[in-house]
Amino acid sequence: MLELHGHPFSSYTWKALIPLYANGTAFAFREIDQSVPKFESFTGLTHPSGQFPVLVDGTTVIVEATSIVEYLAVHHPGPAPLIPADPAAAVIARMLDRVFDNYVMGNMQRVIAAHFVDRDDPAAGGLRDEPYAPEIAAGKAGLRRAYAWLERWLGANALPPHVSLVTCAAAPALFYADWVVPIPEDCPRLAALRAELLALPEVARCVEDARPYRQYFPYGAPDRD
Ligand SMILES: N[C@@H](CCC(=O)N[C@@H](CS)C(=O)NCC(=O)O)C(=O)O
Repeated sequence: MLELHGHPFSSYTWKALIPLYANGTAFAFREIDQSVPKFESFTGLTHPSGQFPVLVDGTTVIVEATSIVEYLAVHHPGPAPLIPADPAAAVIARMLDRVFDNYVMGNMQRVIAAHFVDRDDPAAGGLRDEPYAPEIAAGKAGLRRAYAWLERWLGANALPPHVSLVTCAAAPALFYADWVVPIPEDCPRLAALRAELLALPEVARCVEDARPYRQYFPYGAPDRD
């Protein structure tokens, strides 16, 4: 039986859950115990930075959400076209995966991290009295740049059909990034994409399962999806 170690509120855990749900793959969800310092926890032993998600398939351990999606496509395929069969289309899907991870998720996480004392030191865990303003400004500026780039891209290109690697990367990234910097009115295609993604059953399930944890969003979760 496959095991996915993660947390229902974690954006990168969603990225691994979406393909599992999309293909109806049987798996056991192992929720990370966040009271345990990360390098003493299960993922601390199996992930190079103690992060999650981590997929365990028998004796095989797969880290990095993108690699989990790729692994599932190869070893546990189903109806969802996770990686486009056409190699040229697969290159574009992987490029978009990097864009969503590095510039949407990355800048969103940068803003969130600016609220913590030291995310890598469990002893120092907790929120800063004053969030670190330069990091917040830099993360938000990066998000605005990424939104503008994606809006242009969507105006000239079509995404691979859902549920693909791009779906898995884009859904959690846009869901949480929009809480940090709302997608502006001059990015209507990107706003429409976020709505389209949230309407997918696999994504809606992640949103519902994460709902009880919204109080922990350090930036202050808005009263909306
Ligand atoms: N590059 C990693 C990023 C994973 C990641 O950022 N995970 C977050 C949760 S969304 C995490 O483990 N946070 C806890 C920590 O960094 O201590 C991936 O793609 O899987």
